[in-house]
Amino acid sequence: MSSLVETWRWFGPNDPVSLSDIRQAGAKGVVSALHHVPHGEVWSLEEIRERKLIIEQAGLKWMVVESVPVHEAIKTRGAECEKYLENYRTSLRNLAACGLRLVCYNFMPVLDWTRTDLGITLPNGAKALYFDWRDLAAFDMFVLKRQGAEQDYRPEVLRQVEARYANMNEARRTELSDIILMGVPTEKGISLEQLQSSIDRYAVIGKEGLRDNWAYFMKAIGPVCEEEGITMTMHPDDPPYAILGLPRIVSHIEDLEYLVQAVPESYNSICFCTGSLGAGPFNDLPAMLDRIGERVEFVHLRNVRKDEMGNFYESDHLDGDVNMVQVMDKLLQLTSRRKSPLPFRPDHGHQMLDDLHKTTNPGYSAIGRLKGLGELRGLIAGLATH
Ligand code: DNO
Repeated sequence: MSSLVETWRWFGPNDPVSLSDIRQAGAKGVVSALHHVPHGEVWSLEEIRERKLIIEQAGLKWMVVESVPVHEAIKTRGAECEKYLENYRTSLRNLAACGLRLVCYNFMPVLDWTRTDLGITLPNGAKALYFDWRDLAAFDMFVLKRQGAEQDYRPEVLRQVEARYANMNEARRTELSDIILMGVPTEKGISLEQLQSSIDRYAVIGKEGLRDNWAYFMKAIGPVCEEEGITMTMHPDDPPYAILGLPRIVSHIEDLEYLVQAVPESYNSICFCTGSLGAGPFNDLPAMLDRIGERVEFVHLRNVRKDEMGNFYESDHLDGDVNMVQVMDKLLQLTSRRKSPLPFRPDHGHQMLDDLHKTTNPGYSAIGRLKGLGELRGLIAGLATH
C-alpha cells in the first residue's frame, strides 16, 4: 500500500515563492526544472546538482522534473531532430545520475498551455486564469489572420467575435497576443511570425504525423529510460482541443489509450492533469482513471468551471466541473495497489489576499495554491478514514 505525496512546483531561484514558503505549505517534494536552459540544450550535471542541492538544503526533496521540454525539431521531426534527441538522452542520463527519475513533458505543438486572460476577478475578489473562445477567435481571425480560421469556431462564437474585437482597446489587443504567445511564464514566448510558420508546418504533419513523431521520440529515448529507470510522464493538452489549427494528441480518453498502447513499456506514463482534461466537456475524469489509471505516475489537481460556450475559468479546487471527490477516491484506490508513492501537486491557485499586490507567475502564487492544497489534503484525510 502506498500513498499520495504532496509536491509543489518551484520555478527556481527567481521564483517569488521561496523554498521556505514551500516548506511552510507542508509539501514534501518539489517539482522543478532548469527553466533558464534554452529548450533543447543539454542539462549539465553541474547545473542539475546545484539545483538539487539548493532544494535539499531547504529540507525538501526534488521529486519530479517538470518539464524537460521537447524541442520543436523533435515534435516536427525536423532537420535537427537527431541532434536534439541525443541532447535529450544526455539530459536524462544526467538527471538519473543525480537520482532524478520522474520526468514530466508535453507534446503540444509550439505553445504550452493557452489562456486568454491571466486575471479575471471572481465575485469574491480573487483572480483566476480564464479561457474565452471569442477572444481566441478574435486573435486568430484579426491578429494572426489565419486562413480558414472561421471554420474552426462554432456559430455562437463567430456571431460575437467581431464586436468583441472592436470593443478591445489597443492595450487589450497587445495583452491578448502576449498571453497567447507566452508559453511557460519563466521562459521566452514566441513571435507571431514563428507561430504562423509553425501552424503551416503542423498543417502538413496533422494529428497522425504528430502521433508518429511522438512515438519516434519515445522509442528514441526508450533504451535510456529503461537503462536508467526513468519514467516519462506526459502532460495533457491544455486546453484539450485543437487551437489555432494546431493538432493535439493528448486531449481525451481515446488519445490516452492510444498513447499507452502504442508504447506499452512502463517508462511511458501519464501526468493526469485534472484542470487540463477537465476543460473538455467530453472528458469524464473519474471514468478516465478507471481506464488508464494504472499508467498514471504524476497528478496535477485543480478545477475548472465551464459555461455553455465552453469558455472556462480556473475554479476552486473542490468546486468546479471536475468531481474532485470522485477523482481523489479513485486516486486513493490506485495508490493502495501501487508499490511506489504517487506524487501530486495542487497545480494552479487563485491570486488572492496579499498575493494580489505581488507579481507572481500566473497560476502559481503561494496563497491560492496553499488554499487548494489544504482543501485537497482535507479531502484525502477524509476519504482515507471513511
Ligand atoms: C501549466 C503547467 C504546464 C506543464 C507543462 C508540462 O501550468 O501545468 O506548463 O508544466 O505542460 O510539460
